[in-house]
Amino acid sequence: MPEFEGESCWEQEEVAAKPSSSRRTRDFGATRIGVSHNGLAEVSASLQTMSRLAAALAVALLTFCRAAGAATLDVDVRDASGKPVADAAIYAMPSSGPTEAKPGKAVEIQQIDREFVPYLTVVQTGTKATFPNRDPILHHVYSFSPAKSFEMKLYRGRSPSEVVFDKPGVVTLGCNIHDWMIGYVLIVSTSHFGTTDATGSAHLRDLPAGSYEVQAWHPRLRDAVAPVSVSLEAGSVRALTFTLEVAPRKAKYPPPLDRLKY
Ligand SMILES: [Cu+2]
Repeated sequence: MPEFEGESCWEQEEVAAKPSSSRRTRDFGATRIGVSHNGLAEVSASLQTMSRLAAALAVALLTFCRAAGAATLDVDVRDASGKPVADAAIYAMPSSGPTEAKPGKAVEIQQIDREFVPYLTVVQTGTKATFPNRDPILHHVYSFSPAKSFEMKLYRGRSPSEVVFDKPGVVTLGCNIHDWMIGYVLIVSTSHFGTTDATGSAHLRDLPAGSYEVQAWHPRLRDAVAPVSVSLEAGSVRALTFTLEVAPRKAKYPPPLDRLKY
């Protein structure tokens, strides 16, 4: 996830930064003009001082943004018996105002040891994906899902093309050669999302203060769960728990690994 994508965060930063940064810029200008006739070395030293001060200012602003502008959601996902649920998607939709139009950077969904890695990928609408095959054998990746259907016929190595996930929904990935291979892409219209790890934890950081509908989803979810409304204050950390009933992964195991054969 991009480090600082909250627009309100940057807005606050600009408001806070303007008086001091413009004043400092004028100071730098005066210093530079004052020494410039004394030679290049001094100009260079002056520029170095400027860049050091600019870097320090940037760090201070980022720290300010984290502390004052951004909220964090710590999400814990368990099943009814209290066991952690891995591979759950958590995403926060802003309750009002526009959702961010800019998609995240391109993602890679690899094929490694005849499995899709990662098993679940969450992306913002509009994100590009490539499907590099890291195995020494051929794969044939496809999706018949309405959210995005595509096919990449028998290939090895680099992804033969890229796919743009241009509408929200769920995409189920398969391989025409290895029918146990299955992977998922969840496409959401927000940049605030995460997936749970083996301990059932996901962390959504750098959320601009505001109200959100937080939703949980899993590829093997038995019943959809209602979103949770949260109101996040600047700098706050909120813990949330979801209980999901998830079907066991189908026991469709690959045959013993002999990478040069099937
Ligand atoms: Cu395959």
